[in-house]
Amino acid sequence: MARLLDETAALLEIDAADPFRVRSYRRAAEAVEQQTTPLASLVDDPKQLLAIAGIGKGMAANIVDLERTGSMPLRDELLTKYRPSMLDLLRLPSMGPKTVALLFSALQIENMDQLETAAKEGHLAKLPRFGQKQVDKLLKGIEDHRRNSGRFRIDNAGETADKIAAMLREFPGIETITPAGSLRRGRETVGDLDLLVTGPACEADVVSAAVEYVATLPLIDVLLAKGQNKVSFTLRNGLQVDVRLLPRASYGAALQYFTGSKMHNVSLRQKALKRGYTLSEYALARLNPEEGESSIVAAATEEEIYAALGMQWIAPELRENCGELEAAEAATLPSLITLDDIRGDVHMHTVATDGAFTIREMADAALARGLKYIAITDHSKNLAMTNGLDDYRAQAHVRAIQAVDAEMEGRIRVFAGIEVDILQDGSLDLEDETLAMMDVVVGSVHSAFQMPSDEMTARLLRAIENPYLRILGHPTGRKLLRRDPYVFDMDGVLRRCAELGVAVEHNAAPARADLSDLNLRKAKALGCRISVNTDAHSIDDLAKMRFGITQLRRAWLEPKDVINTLDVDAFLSALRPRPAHVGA
Ligand code: DGT
Ligand code: CA
Ligand code: CA
Ligand code: ZN
Repeated sequence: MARLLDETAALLEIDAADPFRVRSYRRAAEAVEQQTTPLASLVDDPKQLLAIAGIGKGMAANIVDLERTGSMPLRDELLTKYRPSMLDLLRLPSMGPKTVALLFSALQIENMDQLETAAKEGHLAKLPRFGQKQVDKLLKGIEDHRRNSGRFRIDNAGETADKIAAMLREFPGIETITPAGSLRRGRETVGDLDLLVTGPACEADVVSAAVEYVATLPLIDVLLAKGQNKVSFTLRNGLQVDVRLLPRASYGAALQYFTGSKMHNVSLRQKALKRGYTLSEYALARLNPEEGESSIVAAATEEEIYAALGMQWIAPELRENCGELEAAEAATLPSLITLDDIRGDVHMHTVATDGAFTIREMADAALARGLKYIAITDHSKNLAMTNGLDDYRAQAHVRAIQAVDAEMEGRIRVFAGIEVDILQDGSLDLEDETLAMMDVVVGSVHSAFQMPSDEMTARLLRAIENPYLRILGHPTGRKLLRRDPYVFDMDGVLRRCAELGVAVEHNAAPARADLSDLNLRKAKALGCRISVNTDAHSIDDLAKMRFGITQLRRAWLEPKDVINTLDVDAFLSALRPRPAHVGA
């Protein structure tokens, strides 16, 4: 909430609003951040909200809106004029809100990539106060920003963690290396890597040799700090890594602490205090031990620590202080979905469009992964750069898919499908007659991302009214760290999907992760059916399902919430029923 208030302040600034008004949002953000009582419990009682210094009547109303809807009218209004990615530009040196506003109005620049392109192509020279020197400085600023303050996609961070772990394992006496922090919680991006290391070499008396070893790893770019049992460094791509070496005896406490999130830990520590315990990265201990009694209650494993606090063990993906502690106390945590629950993957591409493998190769690879069914969903003609299928080719493709399905002799079902473009007016890119031949019609937006929110909403609503559309593909079109989601009424569209029985896709490709964890939770609350698909363009991409599962878990989803956990027949009947009179 603090971030949203801060974001609103920055947007107001770009909008050249009254500085006092900007400041009031900044102050409210600070006040909100410092609260120790959950705001959810305050919004029902306006008096309590108003009692917070820095929050007046108007701001209290904003906070109630933020709590209830996840946004507020002013922010929504500003976001129809500007884009959240423009806020990143403010972090560049010598870039103020006026310049950001100018870049947008004069050159429609709304993110770092566009700014970089415009600078390199000489477009900035037309603007006042942009000499070559300023442009060069700006380009360097962009480069530095990327290196220093960027977040990293979870798949890239995970690969890096694996690489470092392999090197650490070379050292005799290092046994286990566990990623903690946001990587362990499965956030779609991570700020830095936190690696916990244990083994005999990490026992207090012999730890120094291990620290020296870590500090000389060949992939280190800059060594930031070398402490008694901690080494921090950056890699060449700018990713920071914190390695902590710990004795086995306190491994659980350290793992719990460094997994976070910070807010989860803050709440957990309060609960510990209420029970007369202290919780630190070393142990859960009794506050005032009686004489002769050891004060440590639990330290070696996370399970013991949560159990001693009267809780079920909490999966790391849930540790965001979003109700998981209360659920763990009541023993009502969800039975989260796992990769093993997945039976099918119903969005993937082949050489017919922009995929790299044939239908048969995709089917064999999916079978080898243990899947019971897949759908081949190549692009439609509007996406010309992928050699998208027109009606004639799409119909021939259906027959080719059916032939492979027959070849597979029931070992795996191969459904005929299409990823049909949702055109600008909300119509679909292929004739109903063609769509009627498909088992799985995924409808996706691949063009004109910039339309105003109400037009995009109308476009999506019209698309899902088409009775052949069964799954709404990557519903926000974002590309993580590269392209903002398009703006539309998410609640309205999800609600209509639920009414019509249109499934919404969580795209497991970590470059998309679209729906996000928050939107997934919302989709479930609104009664949507959810489908998680890899959108594979190669056989290796099929392995990306696990990233999708991680986000579903962060959204508290269980197997029953996700239609491709179902067996073939149940899956087909969970999809929106097809129109009765299909052209045979
Ligand atoms: P990131 O790196 O921005 O993606 O997010 P995290 O969650 O990995 O954050 P990081 O690396 O700053 O810290 C790792 C964990 O350490 C964090 O999740 C919880 C714990 N931690 C860090 N600072 C504090 C703190 O001030 N208080 C408490 N209770 N825990 C903290
Ligand atoms: Ca971290
Ligand atoms: Ca860290
Ligand atoms: Zn697509």
